[in-house]
Amino acid sequence: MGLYVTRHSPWLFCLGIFHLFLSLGAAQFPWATAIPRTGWTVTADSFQPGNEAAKAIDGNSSTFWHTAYSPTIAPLPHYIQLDMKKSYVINGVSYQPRQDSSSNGNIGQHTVTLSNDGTTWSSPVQFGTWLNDKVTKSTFFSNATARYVRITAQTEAQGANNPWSSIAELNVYSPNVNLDASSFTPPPTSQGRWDSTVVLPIVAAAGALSAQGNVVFWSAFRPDLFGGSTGQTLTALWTPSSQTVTQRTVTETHHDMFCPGISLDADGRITVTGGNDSKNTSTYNPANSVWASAAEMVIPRGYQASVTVGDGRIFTIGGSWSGGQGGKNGEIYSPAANTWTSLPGCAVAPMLTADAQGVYRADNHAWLFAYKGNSVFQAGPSKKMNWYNVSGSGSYTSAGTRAADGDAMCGNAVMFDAVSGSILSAGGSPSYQDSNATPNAHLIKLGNVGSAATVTKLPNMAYARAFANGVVLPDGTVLIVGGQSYPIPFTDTTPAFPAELFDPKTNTWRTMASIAVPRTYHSIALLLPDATVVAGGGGLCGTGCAQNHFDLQLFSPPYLFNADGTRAARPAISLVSATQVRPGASLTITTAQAVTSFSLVRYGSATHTVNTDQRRVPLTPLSVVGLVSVVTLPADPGVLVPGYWMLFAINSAGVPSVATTIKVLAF
Ligand SMILES: *[C@@H]1O[C@H](CO)[C@@H](O)[C@H](O)[C@H]1NC(C)=O
Ligand SMILES: *[C@@H]1O[C@H](CO)[C@@H](O)[C@H](O)[C@H]1NC(C)=O
Ligand SMILES: *[C@@H]1O[C@H](CO)[C@@H](O)[C@H](O)[C@H]1NC(C)=O
Ligand SMILES: *[C@@H]1O[C@H](CO)[C@@H](O)[C@H](O)[C@H]1NC(C)=O
Ligand SMILES: CC(=O)N[C@H]1CO[C@H](CO)[C@@H](O)[C@@H]1O
Ligand SMILES: [Cu+2]
Repeated sequence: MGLYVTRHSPWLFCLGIFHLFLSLGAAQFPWATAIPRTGWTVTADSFQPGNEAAKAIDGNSSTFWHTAYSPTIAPLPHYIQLDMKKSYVINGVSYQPRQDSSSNGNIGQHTVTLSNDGTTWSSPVQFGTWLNDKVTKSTFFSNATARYVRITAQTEAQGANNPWSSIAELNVYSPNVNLDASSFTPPPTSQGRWDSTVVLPIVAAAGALSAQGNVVFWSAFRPDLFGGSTGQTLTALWTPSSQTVTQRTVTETHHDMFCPGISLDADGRITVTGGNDSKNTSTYNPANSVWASAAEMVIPRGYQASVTVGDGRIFTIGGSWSGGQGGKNGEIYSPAANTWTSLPGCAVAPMLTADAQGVYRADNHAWLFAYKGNSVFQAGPSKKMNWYNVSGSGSYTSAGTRAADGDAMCGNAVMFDAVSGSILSAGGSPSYQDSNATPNAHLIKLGNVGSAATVTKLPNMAYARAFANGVVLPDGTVLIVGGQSYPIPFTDTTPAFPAELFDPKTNTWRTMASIAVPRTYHSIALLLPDATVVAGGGGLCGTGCAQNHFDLQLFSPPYLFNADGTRAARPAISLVSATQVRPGASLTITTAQAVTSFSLVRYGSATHTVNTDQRRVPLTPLSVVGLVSVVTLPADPGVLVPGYWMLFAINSAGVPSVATTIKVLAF
């Protein structure tokens, strides 16, 4: 538990009798305290006599608010609204479902909106779907001021489709109840802004963009826990356009996809390998939303990394977390033939770290990058870097070391410019856990395939981090979010709340706004087509575990704001000459406003700090005539890897458009 006092602390229990009475159903967190509810009033759109709205704040978990069901049934949506009688700085809510044997009225899809006057309401600070169980759901969002808090229930939680809603206890969190709300100012938008929190009915330990505009997340055989595989995986599908989250248990592939390798193939199929069920391969086809089994790997693996190479095949290496320890040399999957082929010459030995826990950890989470001529570059986490040649039975060549950087397990590596072969590495720790993370950053520049890379030491990050996530943005900057300075799985100790943004034009870091909760082990982050980032997850440590984070938060980078803090006007792409292209093709892009550059960012996937799918290809227009630009795409499929990409247009102020999806076809 370290630095932090959690709900499990006996110290808190002794001290907190009085507090407990006032805020029953709420846990205390290092970053938030439940506001005492004395004097509050509460209203709702509907109630069943005996189950009045006041029962949701009476400090008695046995009583609950329930919407009317007799003699008439009040239809959804429902709302319940708290009046705290004065404005506070708040940063979260907690919802305790009814504690009796029924689950009638447990809330699924919902929003939380805020008001200081009871008339003007914010856009949702929180939306999404709560899990259908009895555990108190504490959700945090960016600091905001509010006197009134409204929860609007749109559906009953999964497993039921009834028109009612119920709540045993509601609490509102503040970072500090004594703060004067009238003098609250949010961080300047030059640090970006953490917007809404997206609630999921699972802990998102993995996720990937789907070519249908949705984001697919998954946990393990349970929404909140790993390690008891029943050959199934809990997933959630988030549709950003409608702010809806739906839940689905995938049983059809007999695969607990916890702690897997992930790669998006040339058709955008989310290809998930190993993990708890360590031999299996499952694919999610965005075209028809079908999860299907594919061939089993030759070598069982968990915590391996995989990467789609230029010819559309998927290479994997490492993974001693499951399926036995050691000997996890490479193999490659052909989606067309549905076969895995051993690559004994792609030896795992040269990429092992010197982890205190031995090979169990030493071959985990390789930093793999597809590159020219169907090659694979391994940039870490071992201090040694290597080229893997996936032809024939495979081979490897040393690519040197990352300057003075040591082993950087659970650090991040992001190819922010695939054309110049430029990779940013950041953070990581010598051993997987119980080891000091570093703030180290390096620029790794790839030259000819097979020769040593050029490594330049960059300024350190402001925070040492392992278990963070790195996301390349359309303008080539790289966001690093989350992590902890002393990594210990399933803890939220020593968190880095502020994100950091690396600018390759100046080789400098800027500290960004703070995310609302720690995002440590099992957290993820992804760039979305609207040029925002979603970051979240963390945990999977069982019922009621305080480190389970059933949510994500949306980040708007600084490029989405004007200097005065208002939202920047965004350029728009009106027409692209083709949405399916081969490497080397030209594209004619028509925009609605003047723009100066373009970029392609490949769809991402994320788990355990690994995102081998994302990469950015900057595109400088060959010609610009009015609003019509012509760009030529890189010709090498090892640079412009087949699959789905986001095409962004960027104006002279650096503001990106919403992306148009382009499919790069395999040769
Ligand atoms: C809580 O509510 C239940 C059900 O109405 C009641 O039996 C119990 O006495 C209440 N507990 C307290 C501490 O008021
Ligand atoms: C996947 O793993 C399960 C064990 O959970 C096994 O029963 C099944 O046969 C495996 N392979 C396929 C192709 O489903
Ligand atoms: C990769 O290996 C093949 C033999 O399997 C060889 O022909 C090719 O030249 C190698 N590529 C590089 C870049 O060394
Ligand atoms: C919220 O406000 C508190 C109190 O000012 C501050 O310590 C904390 O860093 C803020 N949290 C975020 C996520 O900005
Ligand atoms: C590595 C790991 O967590 N393996 C677990 C997968 O699930 C089975 C149950 O089927 C557990 O026994 C393993 O420990
Ligand atoms: Cu894991």
